[in-house]
Amino acid sequence: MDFALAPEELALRDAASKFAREIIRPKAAAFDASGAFPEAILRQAWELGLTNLTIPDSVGGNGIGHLAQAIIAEEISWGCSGIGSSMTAIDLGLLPIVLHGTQEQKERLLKPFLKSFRLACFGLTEPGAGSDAAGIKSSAVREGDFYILNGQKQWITNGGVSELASVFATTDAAKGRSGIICLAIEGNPPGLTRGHHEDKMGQRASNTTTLTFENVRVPVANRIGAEGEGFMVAMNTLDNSRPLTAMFAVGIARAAMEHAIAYAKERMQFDKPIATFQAIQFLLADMATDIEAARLLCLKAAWQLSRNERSTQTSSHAKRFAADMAMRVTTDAVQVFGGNGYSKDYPVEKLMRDAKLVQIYEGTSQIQRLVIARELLRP
Ligand code: COS
Repeated sequence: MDFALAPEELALRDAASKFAREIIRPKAAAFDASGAFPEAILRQAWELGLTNLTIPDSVGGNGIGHLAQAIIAEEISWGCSGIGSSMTAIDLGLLPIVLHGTQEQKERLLKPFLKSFRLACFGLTEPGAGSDAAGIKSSAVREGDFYILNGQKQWITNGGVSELASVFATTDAAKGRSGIICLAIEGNPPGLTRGHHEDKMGQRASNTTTLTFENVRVPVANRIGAEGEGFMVAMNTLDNSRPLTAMFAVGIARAAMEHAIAYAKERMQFDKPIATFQAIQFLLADMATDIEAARLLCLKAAWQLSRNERSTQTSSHAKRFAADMAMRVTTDAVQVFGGNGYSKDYPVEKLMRDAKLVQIYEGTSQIQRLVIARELLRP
């Protein structure tokens, strides 16, 4: 085994790290406070080639491998995971096409993202179907060369700002999972309404809305995968994106640990820096070990994906472990800061709020355990 990164991976990591340090970090607190959408930063990231990471080189993408995608995700979310989520939600929206689109669909739907700055989103969750993805009620009724789409999607990252949405709906609710299809919705077709921006606890820079569809006409040419394959398209997409989301947790936790170390070295109590006390040292040591373990799990999942292996179990290991780790590490970082940690004048309370979302979106930690258990118990 070789843990060393290749020269091109190191170069991408350094570019992402510089962008996070110089462009994202200085503005992270302001976007957290206002909940405004960081469009100018996202445009800059696009110009530097730090978005659309999953678009393959066969349609003109950068051909950035899974390992490099994961490494970039850690650096960006170290700067601000809300801004990172806005960037990766583009890939989440495009992945169904990347993984299951025809060559014609890839050329037509992905190339515009390389030509100009655009945002995409992934529409699976509904008010009545979160963890139970197969329970979606949005309906797609075929009429000639179109599907007529009705229903509502909820908690959609980039929902208010996307120019392409991968939306899941059922052609026949009685068929359960095998009735689900995936449709690419371009632009703002008549009948699409975007809800208000959710006032979230954390990752406040990411735009989160509902999408409501009332008799929206979607060309059959925009169906991604065959009829009945939509559920598999969604699950495969999540297998690919969960390691990246898990890396957000690593970036958040690393930022929290760095703040905790710096504070522990300068904060004096009992006439000594608190870093000299074992109570603090043990908290910091556990943070470092857990961050390293989470990163390795994420990289293992990315490595598996790069070999075109099904990564369902490893992706869920990475997502579950990294999300829960980040919640623990950020909570402990607040503890190291004591009363100051509870104040918005210091950076760690934001990280604790940001970490919480990673335990919830793209499948809760409980759903990841379910997926892992099913893989373990598979006959
Ligand atoms: N890749 C390919 N196929 C998959 C798959 C995967 N990762 N996961 C499941 N499938 C297939 C299964 O093999 C099974 O096929 P067969 O019926 O031929 O055996 C089928 O899909 C159904 O799988 P399963 O029985 O696991 O489906 P359930 O509806 O019981 O549960 C869970 C699926 C709970 C795992 C799914 O609903 C899930 O991931 N929920 C969380 C959704 C989520 O992450 N939401 C966040 C939205 S993005 S912010």
